[in-house]
Amino acid sequence: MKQLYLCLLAISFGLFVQSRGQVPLKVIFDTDMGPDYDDVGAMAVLHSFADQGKIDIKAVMSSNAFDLTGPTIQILNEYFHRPGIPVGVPKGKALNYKSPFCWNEYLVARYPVKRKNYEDAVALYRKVLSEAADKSITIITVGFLTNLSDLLDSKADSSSNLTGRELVARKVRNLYCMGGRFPQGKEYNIRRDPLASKNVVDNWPASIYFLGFEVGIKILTGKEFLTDYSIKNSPIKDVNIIVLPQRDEDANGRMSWDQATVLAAVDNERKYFNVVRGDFLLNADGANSWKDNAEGNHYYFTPKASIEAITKAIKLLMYR
Ligand SMILES: [Ca+2]
Repeated sequence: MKQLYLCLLAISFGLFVQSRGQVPLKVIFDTDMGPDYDDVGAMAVLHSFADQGKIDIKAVMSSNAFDLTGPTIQILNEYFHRPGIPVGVPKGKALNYKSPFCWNEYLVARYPVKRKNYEDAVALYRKVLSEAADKSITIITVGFLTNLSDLLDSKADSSSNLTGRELVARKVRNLYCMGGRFPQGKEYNIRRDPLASKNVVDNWPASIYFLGFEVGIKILTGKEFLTDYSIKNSPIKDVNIIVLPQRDEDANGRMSWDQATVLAAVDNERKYFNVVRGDFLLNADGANSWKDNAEGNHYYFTPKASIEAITKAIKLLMYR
């Protein structure tokens, strides 16, 4: 009888996983959470996928030394009812950028959080990776590649005897990166910390999927927050209401690079995006170019669905 019960349990679990279409991706999310505000929308998309069982958020990292990025991430994790997600911030050399519209300051004043101490991002990466099953971790980065470069260069510590590069090779499945411009050009995340970008692009021992500038620039979101009164006390809405009307270029909505990258990472059935395989070539000035290569370790996304369909999908996940 016990065996029959266990069989039924196994079958129902199998059907449960099958019915949801996929096993949740174990994700570490890395964001600059300051200069631009598409990171805020991306956090909403990330948590919506977590609510749907498609993502299990293992940690969120800031790649920006601005001291309100940690609290801002915590505010968003608490808003989406996941206050215990570990949060890492850069404790070594890192860029320090904030928005001239001071939306981090607004959020920190309006939504006080109890957590005051944020872990060292590289140490937290090493801890989460060391505790994970082999090839089980997906990293999504929508900011500078500073933490990932430092992770690659990290040495054995109390979490693991492996070097950072060995840990990544063993534990990471894929890296999704909002970065670059295709087939060539300059893009903010890559060129701001070009040495870190170069180290990651050249030495990452797993596949990297890039979502380029040319995709996110066409996806405009956030405008509806200005007239939607059904969403209340939402930090996502607050940030859009603060910044969007102050920028002429956002009159029809904010460009949504970071949200699109999260969507692409979860889009394993290639409903919204196709990929081109090859080699990401990074120049000394921070510009990139591309070489098609059937054996390459790099990919970039091209829209498969219409921009309207991608925009609609992101809005459904983001407006909360
Ligand atoms: Ca960003």
